[in-house]
Amino acid sequence: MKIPVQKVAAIHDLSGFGRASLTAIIPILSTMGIQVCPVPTAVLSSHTGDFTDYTFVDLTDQLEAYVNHWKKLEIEFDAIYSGFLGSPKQIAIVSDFIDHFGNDNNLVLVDPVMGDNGELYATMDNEMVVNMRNLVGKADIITPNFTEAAYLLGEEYDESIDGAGVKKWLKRLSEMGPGTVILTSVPNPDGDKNTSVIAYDKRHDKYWKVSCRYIPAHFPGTGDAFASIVVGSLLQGDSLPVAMERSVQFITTAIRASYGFEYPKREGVLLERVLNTLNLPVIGSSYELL
Ligand code: PXL
Repeated sequence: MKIPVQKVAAIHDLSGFGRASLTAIIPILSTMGIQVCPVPTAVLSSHTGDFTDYTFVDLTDQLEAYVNHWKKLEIEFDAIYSGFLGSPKQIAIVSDFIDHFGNDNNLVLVDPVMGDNGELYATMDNEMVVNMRNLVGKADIITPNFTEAAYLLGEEYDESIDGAGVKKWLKRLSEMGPGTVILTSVPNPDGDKNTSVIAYDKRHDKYWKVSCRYIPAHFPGTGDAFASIVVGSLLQGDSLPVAMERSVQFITTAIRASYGFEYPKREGVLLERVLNTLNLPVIGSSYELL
């Protein structure tokens, strides 16, 4: 009998404090009934956003032997999911991992984590952007935020972009390779602070939109939570717009559960308070076909 638990290879760093990367991804996917098999790219004492003096151990040189063991074991993954990467060499390792373990029956999601609010993160540079452009070409699904999309396309970060402009960006990103592009933090052309998640499904030539109510708080790690839930939902058999809706609803619930407490935002959302909502049915669905 086929084992009823699916496996995801999760290629991310382990940041000990702050609920980003693997410390968000593992609890979320485990709660969704999916086994996470981490490929730890680095170990940090905390994520890098808003913390100083964190420790950082780069595991790049360990990864070849680590992955070779998995190749010998002939593990079959239902999904491969990569996020924050520290160097062009790590991007090459992920690319090789996809070449070896990717196939027509599994899902490859690349979250091209590079920046936010119009700027690259401190550890990113143009060489990383160029390499990331190649990596997204190997994915079935990518989940850039609006900033990362601008860098991937070599476009200005222009918050006044209109709906037709966003559709063009999505189509151009899909022409780089992925069949599905999910763009997060899309600015609202009406100028209010609400944002949207808008996706393009190349095979069916369809655009889907889920709107997010504005909450005046930025918590690190929510991008990792978002992409994890997309992976989990699609593996559970949800359609693309339902997967987007579940992710947006969870992030909104998690921020609302956290925002009323006084603690540093850099510690991330209080995931542990809301993980069990991942097992509730999606109600009040509000996605739109554009
Ligand atoms: O959440 C993305 C992420 C992952 N890993 C590290 C980070 C960040 C974002 O800042 O610093 C180490």
